[in-house]
Amino acid sequence: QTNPGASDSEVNAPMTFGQPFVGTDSGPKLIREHGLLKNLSSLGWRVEDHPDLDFATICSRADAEKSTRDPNAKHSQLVGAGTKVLADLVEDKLSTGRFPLILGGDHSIGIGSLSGILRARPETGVIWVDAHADLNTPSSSESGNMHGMPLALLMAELVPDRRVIPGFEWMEEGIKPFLSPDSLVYVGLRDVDKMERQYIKELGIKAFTMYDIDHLGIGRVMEMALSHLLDRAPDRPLHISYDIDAVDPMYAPATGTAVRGGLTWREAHFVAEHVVRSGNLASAEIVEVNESLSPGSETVELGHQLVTAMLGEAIL
Ligand code: B3U
Ligand code: MN
Ligand code: MN
Repeated sequence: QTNPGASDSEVNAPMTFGQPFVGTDSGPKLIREHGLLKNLSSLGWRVEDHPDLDFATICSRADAEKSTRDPNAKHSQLVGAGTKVLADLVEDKLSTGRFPLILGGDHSIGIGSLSGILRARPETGVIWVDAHADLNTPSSSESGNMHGMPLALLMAELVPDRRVIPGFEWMEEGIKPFLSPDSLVYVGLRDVDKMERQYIKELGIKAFTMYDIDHLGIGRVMEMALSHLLDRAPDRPLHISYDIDAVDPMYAPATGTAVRGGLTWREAHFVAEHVVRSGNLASAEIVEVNESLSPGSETVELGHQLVTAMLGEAIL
């Protein structure tokens, strides 16, 4: 069930330009220092560790080409340049049979990961674990922060032509990555903006909020989430994008936009454990761990544990 002996490629994407705080770039390093590689090897993965993507260099080049257009997407040239490189890397890993494990960085990297995934395997189903919907368009966003926009940029219904956002012209070249609204499921939502609510309703996106988790229990919610994605296509690959702010700030305070009333320690693990048990998980991502916002908290430890759970630790 896990993929014993399978090859996992760790892609480190220390992006910070999608949100206002410094420190989000330390996530990959800290999670690795927690012993991730050793852990994954002992689970039977052949790990290919990549050096951190050098967003400072990639993005400073983009900075020099800064456009004057203002689409209300802060640092869009920088986020665009970084996510383009990430998309190519993730696409390459999947096409050569690897399981990409992406360590962020802020959630704007989801634009890159999902673009690569959808170019390689357009039928992929996505589980987005987050307190937020990350479904703002540049015009609906009140903050202009791109970590609140990754899913909108992947939906043709919301942003049909990404060339309007400086830095994202690459998304309209070659195979255009688009995510169908029925290929997405949310888990853990509790801070959703007005326009995001409207998009979720209009597009019929399956969303399990904290209310649903309280009401039905995490077990039932995860069963329903996976059956939404897999009933019609039992063999499709799944991708999980795990924003650490889905977890209650009691356990994960070190993140940029913590929201009270989130997943407990066990619920957070269960989400990861249940998804990997499907046998369909083909890629995974963890984002928004920012140790500097709550130094010495257990957030990094939790992030590390969630990653090992997504790679099959709880399957005996
Ligand atoms: N929806 C708000 C807040 C937010 C989104 N993602 C995070 N925070 N982490 C926004 O800025 O779009
Ligand atoms: Mn997010
Ligand atoms: Mn979030």
